[in-house]
Amino acid sequence: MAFEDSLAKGVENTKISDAPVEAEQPQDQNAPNGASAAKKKKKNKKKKSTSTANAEEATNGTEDNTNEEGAEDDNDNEESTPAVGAEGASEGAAKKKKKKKNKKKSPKAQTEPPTVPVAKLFSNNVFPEGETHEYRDDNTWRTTSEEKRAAERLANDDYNDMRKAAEVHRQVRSYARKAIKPGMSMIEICETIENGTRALVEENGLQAGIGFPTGCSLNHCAAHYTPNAGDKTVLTYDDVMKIDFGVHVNGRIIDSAFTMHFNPKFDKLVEAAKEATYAGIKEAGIDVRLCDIGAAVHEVYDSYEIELDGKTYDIKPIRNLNGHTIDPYHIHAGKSVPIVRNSGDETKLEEGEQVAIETFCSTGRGYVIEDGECSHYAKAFDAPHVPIRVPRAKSLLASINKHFDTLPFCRRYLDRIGEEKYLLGLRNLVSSGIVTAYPPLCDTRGSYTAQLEHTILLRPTCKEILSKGDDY
Ligand SMILES: [Co+2]
Repeated sequence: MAFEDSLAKGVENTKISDAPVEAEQPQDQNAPNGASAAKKKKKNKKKKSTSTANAEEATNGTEDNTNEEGAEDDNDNEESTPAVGAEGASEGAAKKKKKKKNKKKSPKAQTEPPTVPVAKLFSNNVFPEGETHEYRDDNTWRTTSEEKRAAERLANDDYNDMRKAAEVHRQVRSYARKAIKPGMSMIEICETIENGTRALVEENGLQAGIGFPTGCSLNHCAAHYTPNAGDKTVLTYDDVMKIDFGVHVNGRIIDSAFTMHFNPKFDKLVEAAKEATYAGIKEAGIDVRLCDIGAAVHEVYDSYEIELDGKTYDIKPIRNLNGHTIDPYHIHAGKSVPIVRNSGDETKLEEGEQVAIETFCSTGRGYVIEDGECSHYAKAFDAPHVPIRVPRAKSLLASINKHFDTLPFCRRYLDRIGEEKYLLGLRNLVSSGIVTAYPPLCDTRGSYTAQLEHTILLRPTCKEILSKGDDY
């Protein structure tokens, strides 16, 4: 998820008012309806996948995700890879006992679309380490330091949570990259990713779930676009789409993004973002100044240009977008990581920090402004304790506290938990400074933007690229 330079940011977002009239807001027919559905969900989390596309799996695969890890680990020797729906026979609460005994399938592979919780694929609940890199220069001593190794052992549970979220991210995006095609609606695209995330992480209140709204910003829009209900936008062959999605386990968020395109004429733009982000990751480390990361990124972008339809464009970094540190339940923690040189920020990264290294480039001016209907919101981490007089705002805040706390959410997520007619209440919370609106961030019309993002961890002994996969 992008971090916008605070200079360009106003607290109050007037764009909220150009939302569709509440009464006309189409009901997301895939979502459970009404407050009763939300209550039901609380009792019986993670039983349902909400997509019609996944309806089949919901009655088969995901149905038996609950509380059976122990039983499974003990008696499952079969190596067979389950087809989707292989567990369909074991349906219904009445059969639960029997199911425990007879259940033979221990999935060793993910389904398509993804429905198998990663906890079932790594039955000891130890998730794979990301790609590690030794520190350089004055920090080479860390690699073998006994003291630093001991520090890591103490933090191992937190690392494992991050790695679990990263594994979910990898598996969900692996499918998304194959399945997403021109002709799909933006809502279908987001639900493909979100259904996968909810199933694989075994969404459970604030303990595990989606880290922030699925960004699918198109072309000149660089970040913070996800469709609201009723958005009819359809992906086309000539679109450049930034897929930026998050997964969290116990508040440990993995924030990772990539760019999809279908027309090879955009190859250079997408390659530039990837190379620049990797330069930033390479530069990052304990005691490294933020400005030096920005300079390393910028240098890569300097070497890129692209020819589009007979015209040559410089590929520029988007100077008011940044990487950022991440704290538990806090996607944009204290530090922002510039992607241009001469930022002047000599703040250093420190041991233990989790950092989203993300860079954006553009064929436009290399500067984004807020443009378009807002979808993304988050309760401010330092939300003021002000009395709320508007009842609807008060009840909406209670719902936000319960379902998202300080994790970013979007209007579609409010719809699916059964909230209705919330736009005025939401506007009230935004103007009180309790909730922050994050409208789409766009460069000039007609330009194209690309992004690549990884979450890294500055462990005491090494740098770990948590979200690294075999794709990027
Ligand atoms: Co981010």
